[in-house]
Amino acid sequence: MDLFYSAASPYARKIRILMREFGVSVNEVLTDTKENDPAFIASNPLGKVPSLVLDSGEMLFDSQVIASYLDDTFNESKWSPASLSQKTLLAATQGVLDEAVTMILEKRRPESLRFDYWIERYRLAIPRTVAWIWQQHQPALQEMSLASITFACGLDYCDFRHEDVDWDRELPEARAWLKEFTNRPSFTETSPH
Ligand SMILES: N[C@@H](CCC(=O)N[C@@H](CS)C(=O)NCC(=O)O)C(=O)O
Repeated sequence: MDLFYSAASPYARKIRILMREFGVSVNEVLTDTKENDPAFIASNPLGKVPSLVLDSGEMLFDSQVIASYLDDTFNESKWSPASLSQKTLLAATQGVLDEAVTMILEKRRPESLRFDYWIERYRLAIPRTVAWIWQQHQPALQEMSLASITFACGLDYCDFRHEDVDWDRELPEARAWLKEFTNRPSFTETSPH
């Protein structure tokens, strides 16, 4: 299998963590999405990482599809959401990634094209969502799951990219959880850089 990834992408990191946790051997292809390498574009016409090419030649994207394929195939679907509440939790954790990545794109625009309105909106929405996740689902986050892994990747990504997003200001317990939860090789080997 070939996994196209970039070193900073929290979406790709989720998949690299799952590969390590499930002991799946994969050829990780470091990709600069801007270069539009033909093999990469053939794996995902959207030009986004992660994308996975199976040994059969089948192509899988995006990260949610790949994560659920890996969990179904190598982990008896144990980490996938079953109830509506678990599905909503996973959507909220994925939403934190989406907002944090969109926010960095907005911050990187030339100043004359940058909308502070959107940056401010994400800067508020991320800690609000983190607090909601923590308050509503803290017990579930103690276990490994697609949601808890996605949540940890989102928080680490916020620390990596957004020093102005103080998601832990009123949640020191969540900060302590992140430190403990990510203290394993699958996380330390895939830290964003
Ligand atoms: N919904 C997608 C989002 C993937 C995504 O946005 N990846 C970013 C990197 S963090 C990317 O490849 N961006 C390059 C581009 O859009 O050109 C997923 O869950 O995999």
